[in-house]
Amino acid sequence: MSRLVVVSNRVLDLGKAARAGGVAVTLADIVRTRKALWFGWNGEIEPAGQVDAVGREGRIATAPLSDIEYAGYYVGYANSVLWPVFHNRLDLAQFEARFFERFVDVNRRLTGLLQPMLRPDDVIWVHDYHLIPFAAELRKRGVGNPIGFFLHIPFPPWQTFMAVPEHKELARALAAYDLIGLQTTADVANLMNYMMSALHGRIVPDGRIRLFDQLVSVASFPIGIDPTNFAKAKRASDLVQARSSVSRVVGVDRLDYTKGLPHKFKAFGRLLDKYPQYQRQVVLTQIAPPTRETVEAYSDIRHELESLAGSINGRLGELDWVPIHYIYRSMPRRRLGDIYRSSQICMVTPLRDGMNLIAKEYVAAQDAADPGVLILSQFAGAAEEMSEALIVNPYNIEETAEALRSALEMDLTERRARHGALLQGVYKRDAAAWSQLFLEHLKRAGPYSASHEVA
Ligand code: ADQ
Repeated sequence: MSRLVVVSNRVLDLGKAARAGGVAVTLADIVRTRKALWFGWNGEIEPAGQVDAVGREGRIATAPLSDIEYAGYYVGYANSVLWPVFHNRLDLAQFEARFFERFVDVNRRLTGLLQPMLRPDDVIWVHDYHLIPFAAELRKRGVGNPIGFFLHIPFPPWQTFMAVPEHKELARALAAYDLIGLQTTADVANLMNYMMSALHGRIVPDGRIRLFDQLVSVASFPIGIDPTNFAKAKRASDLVQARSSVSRVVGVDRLDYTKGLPHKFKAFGRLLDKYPQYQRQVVLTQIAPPTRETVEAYSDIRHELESLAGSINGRLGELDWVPIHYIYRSMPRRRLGDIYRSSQICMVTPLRDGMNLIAKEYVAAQDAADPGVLILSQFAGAAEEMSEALIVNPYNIEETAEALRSALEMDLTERRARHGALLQGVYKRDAAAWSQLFLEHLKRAGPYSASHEVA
């Protein structure tokens, strides 16, 4: 069996990754369970000139970034250009030429560090927007192995993407992969539209797309979780409300402008205003660990939320009832499972999201005999598969408040029916099935020599 080389921006040690959640757990599980090497940034920032040593420990190979690289590649191009644009927030993008240069330089430097460790029969799987140029840089070094790419965030509508000054360079870089995996069929349509409308790409008879004289496969592979990690969740005794009639609505989101947190708070406030019978009967617990605090657009959102929560709590709260609990911390994953299990409703209402694993984790953590209700944004990738959730438009505060009301009123039979269908999907399309499907497709899409040497 050939070795799998997983490349991602951030590499954690296998023990820590299991606690971190999200992509890190999924990649760590892949690396742990097969012949594999995991390569990427170790999270450290060193002065320039001291970053070219690869740290190797078993299946993990990592390198630090320099402070200049961190500013231009990570904070700059990845998180102040690609992240906002791919989430339809052109207004927040900071286009600066030196960011892109740094972005390509870091990808080039990292391929130089990886290349000596590569074997001829390795299969290479690159993850996420930070590393779009990775395959093109490997090809320049003569690497002919099959290389796949998976984008964890959404791909934007083609005219939005064309606003990126370097969109053609990015497209050229994407065309160097044998397979591009996206979360949803809507993302596939966006990327294909861009390739065909903006770049005159053509679909060839076997379904691949010919672009810049390369042949590339594009398909959707919706990511899953390992539901067994949440199946043992318990109703936590410290989370049971003093009055058993009080219901908990939970939200778990990184503190990010894509997550629709102000909209969520407003919808919850609207429910309490419109239906005063729910006052003192329901609380919203929002867990929102701050991230990327060095990026400018992230500093305002915390103040906005604090002031919104403060005004709702001040206006409606009572001595023995605070409507919105707001926690800025990370939680151990087992504790997160218990919080899901102790919550009658989960609101996953991002304005845009690649997939959103919280939706799947919440479903996996429920008691099938008395399950909670998932309220899910139509703009989360998860909505394409999880149609039995209550699907809402998060911009529509009134509609979301009504969905909250429906969730609070939903009878046990309907809750069980919806949850049963959702849980089946979460098990069927779990993380292991996702990676297997992608890698099988990559095997068919490669090898590089056959697909890329077209005149
Ligand atoms: P991610 O941020 O990696 O995003 P996401 O789907 O948002 O993944 O899930 C977040 C993960 O972090 C969950 O596994 C959750 O348990 C964990 N987490 C969140 N808050 C936490 C807290 N306070 N304490 C502990 N753990 C917490 C990218 C994309 C997503 C896509 C994933 C996977 O932005 O759209 O779903 O990749 O492809």
